[in-house]
Amino acid sequence: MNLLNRLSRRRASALGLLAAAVMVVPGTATAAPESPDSPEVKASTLGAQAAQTGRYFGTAVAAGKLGDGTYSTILDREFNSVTPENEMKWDATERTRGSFTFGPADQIVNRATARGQRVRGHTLVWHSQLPGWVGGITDANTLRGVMNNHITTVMNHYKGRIHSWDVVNEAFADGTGGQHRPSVFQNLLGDGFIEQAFRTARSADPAAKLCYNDYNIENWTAAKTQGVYRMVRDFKARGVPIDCVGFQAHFGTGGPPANFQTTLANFAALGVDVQITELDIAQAPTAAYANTVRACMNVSRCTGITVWGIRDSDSWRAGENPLLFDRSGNKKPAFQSALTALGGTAATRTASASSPRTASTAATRSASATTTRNANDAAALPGSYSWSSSGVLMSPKSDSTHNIAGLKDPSVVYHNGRWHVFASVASASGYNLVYLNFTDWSQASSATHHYLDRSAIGTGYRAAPQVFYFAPQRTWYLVYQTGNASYSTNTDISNPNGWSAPRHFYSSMPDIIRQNIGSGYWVDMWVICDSANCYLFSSDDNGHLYRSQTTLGQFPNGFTNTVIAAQDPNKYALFEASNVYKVQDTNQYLLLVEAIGSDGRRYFRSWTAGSLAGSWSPLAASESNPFARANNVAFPSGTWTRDISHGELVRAGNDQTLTVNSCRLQYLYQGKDPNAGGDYNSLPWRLGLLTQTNSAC
Ligand code: 9MR
Repeated sequence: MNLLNRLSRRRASALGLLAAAVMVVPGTATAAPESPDSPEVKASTLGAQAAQTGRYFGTAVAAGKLGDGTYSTILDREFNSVTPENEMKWDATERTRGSFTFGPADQIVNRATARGQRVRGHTLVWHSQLPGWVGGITDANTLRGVMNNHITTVMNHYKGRIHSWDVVNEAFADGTGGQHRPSVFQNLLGDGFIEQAFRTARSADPAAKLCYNDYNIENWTAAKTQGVYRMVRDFKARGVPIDCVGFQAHFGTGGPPANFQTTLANFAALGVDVQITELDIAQAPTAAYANTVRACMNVSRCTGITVWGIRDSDSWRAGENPLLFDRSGNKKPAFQSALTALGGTAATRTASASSPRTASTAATRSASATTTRNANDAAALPGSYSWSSSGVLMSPKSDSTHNIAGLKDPSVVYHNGRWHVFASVASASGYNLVYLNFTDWSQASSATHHYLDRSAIGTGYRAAPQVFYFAPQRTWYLVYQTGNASYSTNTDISNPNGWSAPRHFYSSMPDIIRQNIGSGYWVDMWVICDSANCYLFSSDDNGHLYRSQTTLGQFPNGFTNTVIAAQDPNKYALFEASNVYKVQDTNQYLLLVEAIGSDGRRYFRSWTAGSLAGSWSPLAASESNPFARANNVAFPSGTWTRDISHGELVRAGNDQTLTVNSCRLQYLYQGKDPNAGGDYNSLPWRLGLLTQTNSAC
């Protein structure tokens, strides 16, 4: 968005627009030939393939999601083991002393058992998700009795139905000591509490495998790993009952440490089974998943793998997209690499698993996974679009200190079961930002508007927000314009008071912008990162799209090398509000730029490129074949706008990669009463949602 009255400009003729050849150098990614050593996968689902070597492939399950058809379909198709994600924890099963609740856990166990899926029990003794009354115990004998009773009662309830129990979870401290962490159990009962728990568990259900489960014990040389190893060796030497060790495997983008297989093999050599119990990997790189699966496959006592959730949106790390299925339930490239690694030999699988080109949504959707296709064939964007628009979903909500005319420039992410929307609020007196969240679009109009001028973001000119989760720093960023390109950070997106004061990406306007901006405005900053670099795009209302660059490691600092990424001699054809996205499961990036059409109305044009620093080729980029314009949008609930203006695509995740799924796109946008006029800053902008109606999937 820009700031000043542009009525005269919006009337300006955009003749020649269609003919304007915008900065195009052919640059779309080309198809790679199929790899001659494409693996032959024997089964097309994870559970079936794992079963071929006597292993299970499981997932964490939440009772509350079992009614979700997409979720349960994937669950039953792909997995032959389940772990209740939270329902068997102490705070769920014995919230008050001696009173046990099994409803939600029973739901999972009964459902799984009826379908022939095995169940892992998680978890009996853990310092976390422990009800306050246990933590409040101060007497060792009382605590010992309470712990034994808890183990016995829960295990008895599920006797014969659980293949492995996490008897004790996360009892070791991080860091260099290799010691137990402090907890009420450790503090009152001493080191012996773990042994006590295992002995009690064996008596309760002698048929269940008894596991010790922990995170950050995958690296053989880590002190924590060594501490757990010494304990297991000691237990085996003294006959303390222990059958298995669970490696949670919550990995960063790099995946498992190089010596993970060594760790698994060394524990197995003590005479215990090993299991990967809570696998998730930031950004789900194909090679990292393949390496993890392969480490298990190469150790005969590695009896199974459990991923910690089904779709990215189900994950406790949803902002990092760490799972095998995207938010819509589509298989991600990592699915194919995991499936391949489950069924193959190391050499050929390594090459193919690490190449995103060999894993395609279309190929993995098909019943037979023996074919591989180029990623661009799989999920590439169509060359033309049609949409259906909602009515007005969000309108300004003025209060005693905010008299708002327009709600504009929305940015949206889905996180923790809620939509989080940031937008500009405009009035004759200027611009600032607002935040709202809601569970469902139908609730959007009733959401509370939190004015961000009350946070450290402060009053004054702030507009055109863009929100994303910067996974490497585990921090939310809000990018916006202040005259400079600015940002604030927050560790909790749902806390409107948590945003930091504005900081600038640049010390001042880069020279190249100063030289080209003419009488335009520097607006609409947009950040997107690939696995190595971050890029900052901005517009000048004068026919230029700029791009600066820094490394992922340096972000948010170091933006330099500002160049013109796209330009058009007709400034209205390449005006403002640019968005750039990664198209999931492809090598494509998508650029949208808002234009002002020959009718004076706002609309979007689109381009694609094979890399963020590449050149952009037109996709749907004309008035007659637009990305989104009144002429390709249906308004079943009434034509409330003729402008399809500044907004954002609904993304597949939350993170800095700004990944979108090409299936059934949705675009949150600003529109306004076609008859409204007058002062630009006082126009009655409202927010609505477009849903693609010509999607091939
Ligand atoms: O995924 C679980 C999440 O829903 C809970 O809020 C969280 C509470 O601590 O526990 C998560 O699961 C944890 C597991 O039980 C033990 N290892 C770490 C997992 C991720 O935090």
